[in-house]
Amino acid sequence: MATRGAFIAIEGLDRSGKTTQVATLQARLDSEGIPVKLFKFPDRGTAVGKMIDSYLRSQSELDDHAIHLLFSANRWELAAAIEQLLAQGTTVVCDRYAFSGVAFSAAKGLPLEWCRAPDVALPAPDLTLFLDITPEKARERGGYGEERYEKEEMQRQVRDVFRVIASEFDDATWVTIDAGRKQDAVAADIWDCVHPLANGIVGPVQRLWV
Ligand code: Z5A
Repeated sequence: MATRGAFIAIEGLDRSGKTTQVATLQARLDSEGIPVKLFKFPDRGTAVGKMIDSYLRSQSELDDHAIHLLFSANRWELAAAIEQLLAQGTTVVCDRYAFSGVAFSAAKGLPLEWCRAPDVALPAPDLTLFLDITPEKARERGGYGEERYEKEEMQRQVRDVFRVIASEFDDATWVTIDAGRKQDAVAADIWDCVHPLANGIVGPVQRLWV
């Protein structure tokens, strides 16, 4: 039976090192000759992404429900492309995905189930790696930035919701990694998790929350 590419999501809090680790993972997959394509959500380059970008920079105001739906729409815009790449045997790595959508909006007070609904049936990652970091440790990495959610109290609430989401997955599909360590140690743990999937997966892409 033909294999397809693996779908890997890297999730985490602000400053947890997602961007750094996604780049390191890409380089490692490249060096092993494994085709890989990166996505980053929000993708600020699409029409929907431009509205999200303006909101995150506090250049526009939106109702909490409306921005939540835009984040989800931004994923749906790219869902078909992700599925196509997976079918072609390309490993897809996402820097943030639907779990961020739920975690940030639920942290603002929207009901968890309502937050999940628009992302139901999106392609589900085969593996989600959650880069966990304390707000104190994150602050050491240059402090929080200027975007809307980059505040310590918000990050604490987001971390709590991520813990709830994590508890719904088994150990094979959701792995929490201590991201407060040196980059090489984090990268080594990520590779240990990704390596067994890197040569492809047998079976269809699963659907999120169905
Ligand atoms: N959001 C949402 O509400 N709903 C959704 O559906 C989605 C997102 C998808 C923008 O996300 C916001 O959108 C985000 C969630 C919300 N708000 N917050 N917070 P984003 O992905 O564009 O922005 P970000 O997550 O805040 O990215 P970031 O600040 O760039 O963090 P990062 O990618 O995790 O970290 P990094 O850039 O790799 O590293 C940060 C710094 O730490 C940098 O100087 C590195 O050199 C350094 N670093 C990295 N690793 C280490 C280690 N191990 N030790 C020491 N220093 C390190």
